[in-house]
Amino acid sequence: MGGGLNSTKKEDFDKSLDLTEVKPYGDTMNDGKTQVSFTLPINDSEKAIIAAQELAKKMGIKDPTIVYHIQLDIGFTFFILYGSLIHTIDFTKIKVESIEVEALSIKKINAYIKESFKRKIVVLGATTGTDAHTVGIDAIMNMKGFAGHYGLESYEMIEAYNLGSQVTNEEFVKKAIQLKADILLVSQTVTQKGIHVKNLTNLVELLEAEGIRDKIILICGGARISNELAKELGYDAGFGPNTYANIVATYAIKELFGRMNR
Ligand code: B12
Repeated sequence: MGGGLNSTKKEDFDKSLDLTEVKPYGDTMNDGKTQVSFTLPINDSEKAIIAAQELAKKMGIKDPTIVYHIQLDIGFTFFILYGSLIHTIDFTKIKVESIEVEALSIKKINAYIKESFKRKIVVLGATTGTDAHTVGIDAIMNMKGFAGHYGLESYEMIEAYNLGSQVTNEEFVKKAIQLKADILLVSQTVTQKGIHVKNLTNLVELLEAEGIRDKIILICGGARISNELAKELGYDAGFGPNTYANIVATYAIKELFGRMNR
């Protein structure tokens, strides 16, 4: 017997998840189904299609099928391919340096500040360098906040200043000194060609040159920012997607208090 339309293979019903060998999931466990897209600097042609498929195979994508291709301009073709990834990842070996924060409510944060500092805490935030993305820093700082979590401007015991986007590091440092900021919040979204790394590092250097780096809590955030990267660059902490104001505030005030008492 065997064969025919109704024949099924074991992998059609695979439900086994091995966390030491995790693969992308499409229809069934371990099928490795993956979609990739890229642009090649060549005109659209039969030869270009083969080139794209060969490239996908080199990436470890088995049986790549081109589902879409279009010439964007003379000498440039965009491809979308679909296939099965041969590679796996050992999920159990991944270590992430994330921040464990048991986020307090706004009420508790205000009470903590009142009791621990007996004054308002000054928070200065901006999207720095050439970066024009404001939504991230607004999500943390603006009164209305993000996804139902009010921003720092609504906290009674926080004096929040949001300078907006494209703020130079020099301007930012100047304002930090003028306002005697306790906490600096920097948002960086554009990461192309490592621009965020250069810009974030430059800010640390300026703060050190002014002799205020150790006096403030320095935090950065953005979709591609991790706590690990932030620490590597000389920041106290870094926050990525789905961060809310109370998470950042809880971390910052506790760190500030800890530093005062160290
Ligand atoms: C809106 C948008 C724009 C708008 C921005 C308008 C504005 N006023 O902000 C405009 C049209 C101006 C724009 C321009 C550009 N954009 Co744009 N943009 C986006 C888009 C669609 C959404 C970003 C966003 O608002 N997210 C929502 C917020 C809430 O999320 P978030 O920023 O991650 O913030 C959260 C966390 O990261 C964290 N967080 C963020 N900041 C901070 C800071 C601190 C201190 C803390 C604690 C936490 C924190 O908390 C937030 C809430 O949880 C993204 C694509 C996408 N869907 O993500 C592209 C995207 C970010 N843009 C991109 C690009 C390339 C550009 C341009 C370079 C395009 C161009 N060639 O001109 C320009 C850059 C201009 C410049 N000089 O910066 C790329 C970035 C790729 C990269 N990795 O570098 C993206 C990813 C699109 C893409 N897939 O290519 N963009």
